[in-house]
Amino acid sequence: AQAKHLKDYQAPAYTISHIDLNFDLKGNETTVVATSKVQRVGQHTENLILVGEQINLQSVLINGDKAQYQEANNELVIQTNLDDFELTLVTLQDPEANSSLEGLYMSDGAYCTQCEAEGFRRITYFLDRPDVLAIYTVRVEADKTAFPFLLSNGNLVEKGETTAGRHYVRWEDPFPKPSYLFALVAGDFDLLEDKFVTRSGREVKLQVFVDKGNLHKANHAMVSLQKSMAWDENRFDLEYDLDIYMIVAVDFFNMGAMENKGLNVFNTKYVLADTASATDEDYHGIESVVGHEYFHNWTGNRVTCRDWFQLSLKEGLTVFRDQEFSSDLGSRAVNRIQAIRVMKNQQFAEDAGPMSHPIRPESVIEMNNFYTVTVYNKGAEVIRMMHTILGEKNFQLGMKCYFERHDGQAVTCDDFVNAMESASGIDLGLFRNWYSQAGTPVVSVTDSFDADKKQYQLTVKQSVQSQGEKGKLLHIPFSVELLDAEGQSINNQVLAVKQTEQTFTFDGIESMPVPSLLQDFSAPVRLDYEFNVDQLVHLTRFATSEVARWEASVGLFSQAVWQNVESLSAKESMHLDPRVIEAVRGVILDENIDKALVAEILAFPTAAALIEQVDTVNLDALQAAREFVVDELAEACLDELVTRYRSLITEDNPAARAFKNICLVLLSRVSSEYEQLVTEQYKAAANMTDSLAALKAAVSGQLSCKDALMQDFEQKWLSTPLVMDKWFSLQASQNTPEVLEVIKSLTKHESFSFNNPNRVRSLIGFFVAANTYQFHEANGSGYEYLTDILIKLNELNPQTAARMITPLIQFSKFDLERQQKMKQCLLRLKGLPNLSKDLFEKVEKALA
Ligand code: BAL
Ligand code: ZN
Repeated sequence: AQAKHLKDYQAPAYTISHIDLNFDLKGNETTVVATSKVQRVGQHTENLILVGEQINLQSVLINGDKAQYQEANNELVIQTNLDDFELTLVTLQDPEANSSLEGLYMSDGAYCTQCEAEGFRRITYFLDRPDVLAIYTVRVEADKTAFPFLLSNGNLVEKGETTAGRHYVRWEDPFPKPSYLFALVAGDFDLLEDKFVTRSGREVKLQVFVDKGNLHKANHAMVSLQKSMAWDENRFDLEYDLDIYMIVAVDFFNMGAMENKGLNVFNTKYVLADTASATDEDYHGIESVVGHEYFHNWTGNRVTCRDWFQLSLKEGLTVFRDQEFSSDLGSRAVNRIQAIRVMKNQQFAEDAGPMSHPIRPESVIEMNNFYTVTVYNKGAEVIRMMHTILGEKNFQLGMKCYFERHDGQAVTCDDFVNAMESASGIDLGLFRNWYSQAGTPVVSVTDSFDADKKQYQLTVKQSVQSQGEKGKLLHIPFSVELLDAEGQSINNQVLAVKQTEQTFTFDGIESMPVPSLLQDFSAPVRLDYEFNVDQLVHLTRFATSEVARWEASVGLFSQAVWQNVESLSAKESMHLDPRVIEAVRGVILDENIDKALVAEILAFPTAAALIEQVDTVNLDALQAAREFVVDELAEACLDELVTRYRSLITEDNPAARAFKNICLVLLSRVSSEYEQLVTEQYKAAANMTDSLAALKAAVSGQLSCKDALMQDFEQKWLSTPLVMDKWFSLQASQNTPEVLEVIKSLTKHESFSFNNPNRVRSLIGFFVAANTYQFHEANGSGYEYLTDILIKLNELNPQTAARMITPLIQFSKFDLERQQKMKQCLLRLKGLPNLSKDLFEKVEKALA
C-alpha cells in the first residue's frame, strides 16, 4: 500500500461538470449506468484516469461509441483526444454481498450508500476526489412493494411506474458537489414529516425516515433538526438552501452519520429515541449529531475540501459549530467538560502514539484512518482558539468573508485562516503552525510573588515534541484567572503566549494569589504547574469558571491516586488526605452548584484518563490506588450521598438524574446495604436513564441482584437492538476475570452480529476501549482476543477493524511484558496475507 502526500497535490487533468446516474436495483443483478460530461482542463495530452474499487465493468462508451480503455490496479485509463465528451460506464453490483458498508450496500433490507471518503469509487469509476464538483441527476428504479421510498440528493422531479411491479424516481441536485456527498436510499420506512420556515420565508419540507414500527422514536431528531436550522440562522447567519431535507436512519453504518446533500444517512443510534429506550445522554448525542450534519450543509457542502488532507477544514469547523450549538442550548460548562475529556483522554493518547498526525495530515495510506480525534476534536480546538483570539464579532466577519470568497468551491485550511485574517485584521501568521504541528505542546508555568512591589509574575514556557523532534513555536491563547485568599477574582484574562519563554507581570496584587491556569482548556496543550492541595481545594470552591472548578477537582483526585501509587511502590500503606474528602463532601452538599456539574465531578477520572497523565504506568498499582481513593471518598461521604440521593429521586430532569445516579453507583460499590436502593430504582424507573443506571450500579458493585436484573433487562429489550447495545456494553464493562469468557459467549447471542458495527462496538469495542484493567490483563488474553476479532473484521469490515485496534497500538506507557505481548499480536496481524490498507497503515506505524 502506497502513501499519498499533501505536497504532491495536483489539480485534476480533467473535470466532470454533470453526471447522470441510473440505478436499476435488482439484488445481485443491480446495474448502474453513469453518464458523465467530461472536460479536459488546460492543454495537455494526458489520458483520463478514473479510479474504482471492486468494480464489475460491463461497458465503456464515449459519445455513444465504444471507447479505448485499460482497466488495471483500480484504475480505468481512457485514451482520447477529445476535449469535451460524454462518457458512459455500465457496472454490475451485488449490494447484499458488500459487508464493508462503503459504496452501495444493504442495511436490514434497505439499499443505502456511504461515499465519504472514497466510497463512490465502489459504485463506478470516477474522478473520486473532492475538488471535482458536478451537478448530479439520479434515476432509481426498484420493486415497488419492497422499496416504496426511493431517495437521492436534491429535489424529486419525476416519478412513475415501469413494468411488473417496479417503479422509478428521478432526483436533481442543483448544487454542484463532490462525489463523497452523493447518496441513495431505497427501502420501506415509517416517515415523520414536518417543516421549517426559513428566515427569508421559504418553507422547507423535513422528513425523518425510520424502520417500520419506530415512528414514535423519530420526534427528537425532528425537533433537533428544527432547532439546528434556527440556530444556524441566528448565530451564523446561515440559511438552508433546498426545499427538502431528509434524514434516513439505518442500523448498519460505520460512522455516526453522513452529511450527504439534502439526504443525510444516520446511524440509528443518533436518531431513534423515546424516554423508555434512550438515556438523557442519547438525547444529547442525537441533538448534537443532527446539528453537526445539518451544519455541514454550509461548512463542508457549500464550501468543501480541495483534497482529503484538508478534512479538518470541514470537520474541525463543524465540530466547533456543533459544540457551540449544544452549549447555547444546554449547559456550556458541561459541554466543555465533555469536549475536554475527549481531548485529554483520547486525542492526547493518539498524539502520543504511532498514529500521531497534525490536524492537517501530510501523508495518508487509507483516508478512513484519518477520521480521527485529532482531525475532528483537536481541529475544533484550533477553530476555538481562533474564536478566542478574534472574539465572536470578528470570527463571524471571518466566516462571512470565507463564504463570500469560496461558496461553491473546494478549498484549503489556509483559505479559511486567510479569510479570518483578512476580516479581522489580526495576524495569524504564527497561529498557522497549529495546522502543521503534530504532538501535544507542553506549557510549563512557574510563578512568584513580590510583596514589596505588590507584583505577581507568571513565567510561561512552551515546547512541543513530535516524533522525537523539537516542534514549531505556536501562538497559544492562555486564559488565566487570579483568586485572592477569600476566593475573589482579582484578574481574569487571556494571555497571548507567542514565545518560547515569556513572563507576564500583574501589578497591584496584595498577597500571593491562587492562579487558575489554562481556564476552560483555552488551548489543546498539557499544563505543567505544580499545584498543591490547598490551591486545588481553593480553585474547586472559588474559581469563577465551572470548568476550572471541575479541572481542580480532577487535579485533587489524580494527585491522590498518584501519591498512593508511590506509596505502594515504596511498600507503604495507602492513605487519603482529609482535605480531598472535605472538598468532595463540599461539592456534594453545595446546593448552589449545577447538579450536572456535580455529576461530572463525582464521575472521577477513569483509569484510562489517569494513564494519559503519565509517561509510564504500573497498571496493577494504578488499579489498586484508584479504586482505593474512590472507595475512601464514597465511604467518607456515605451519609451525604444517601441524603442527596433520596432528595433527588423526586426531581425529573437530566441534571438531577445524573447526580442521583452517580450517587447510586458510588453507594453500591461501598456496601451491599444499598442493594435495595438499586433494585427499587430498577423496578420504579420511568425512563431508560434510571433503569440503566440501576443496572450499572448492580454490575459495577457486582451486587447479588445483578444477574436477575440483567436477565430481566435482556428479556424486555431483546428485540430493540440499540438497547441491547447498552446491555452488551454493561456485560463487557465488568471488572472480573471471567469477563472475556462472557464476551466470547455473547458473540453467539441472538442479538449479536459481526456484520453490524454497532453490535461489535458495543460489546468488543467497549471492552477494549473502556475496560482498561481487564483488556490489559497481564497474561495478554485481552490482546489475543482483540487480534482474533480484528482478523475476522479485516475481511468483513476493515474500517471498523481499524477503529478498534487503537488500544493495541497505544502501548508505549505499559510495562515491557505487556508491550511485548501487544507487539506479538501486531506481528500476527502483519503476517496476514490479505491485510487491509486500513489495518496495514496502523500496524506498520505501531511496529516501526
Ligand atoms: N463526514 C463524515 C461524518 C461527519 O463528520 O459528519
Ligand atoms: Zn462531520
